[in-house]
Amino acid sequence: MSATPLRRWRTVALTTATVLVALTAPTLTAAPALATTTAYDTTYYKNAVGKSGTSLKSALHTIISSQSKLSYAQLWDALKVTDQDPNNSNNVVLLYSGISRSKSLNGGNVGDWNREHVWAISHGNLTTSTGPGTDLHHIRPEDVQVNSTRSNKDFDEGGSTFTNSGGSRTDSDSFEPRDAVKGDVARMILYMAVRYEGGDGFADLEPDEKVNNGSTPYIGKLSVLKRWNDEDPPDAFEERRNQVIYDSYQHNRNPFVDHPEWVDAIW
Ligand SMILES: [Ca+2]
Ligand SMILES: [Ca+2]
Repeated sequence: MSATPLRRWRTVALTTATVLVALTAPTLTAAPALATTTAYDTTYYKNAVGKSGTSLKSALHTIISSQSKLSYAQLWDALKVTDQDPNNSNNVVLLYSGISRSKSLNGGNVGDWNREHVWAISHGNLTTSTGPGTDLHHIRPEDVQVNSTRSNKDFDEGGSTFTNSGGSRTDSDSFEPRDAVKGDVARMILYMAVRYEGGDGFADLEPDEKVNNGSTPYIGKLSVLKRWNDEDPPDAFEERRNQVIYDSYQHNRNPFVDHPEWVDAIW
């Protein structure tokens, strides 16, 4: 019984410490992703919790490789559920543009949205056959022309905005998503790196520190992706998306949406 006031005091102390950190943190540098706990730690993630480095990556690879797979055609209907606008159930939210657009405008014409591979399919010669090129965790709705603008560029900061960019930027060799999805992009790329390790007939995908990776199975820049993961922690939209993929489609999770601190634990 006497433990109750003590526990209350510790909670107050932690809250104060958190506020102080927030007030004193430099404005341009986000604090590292905080350790989190989820409802899945004692079940889905039980063989990963407590590990770090390559042993964490290996444990997560085993866990998330148990999944159902979608065909490229099935992605259309799945995206209408996973990326539904929380404020308008007739629409999806386009990843880089932030535009809310009618679900029925999926297609290939100007003004339509299509299936953006955040892990660009030329990196590692992915295809649209069932596999990494149809993995719903990294495929998002995007304006047809914005998808072309991103092309297969690596991720880095810098460049200019463009039509329907929503604040995203690009230059000759890289693409910078708008601030609200920088972390989402980082966590999608790093999911792909853990999920695809080369043992299943597909390339071993990995982040590196370069741009212009071309058709090699790499996407950069890792240091920038790590920073974006810290700056833009998972929000309700991203967490719901992960849950819908787990419950209704692939039955696997993006560990970095559940545990953003695992990015630094591995890389
Ligand atoms: Ca975000
Ligand atoms: Ca890999």
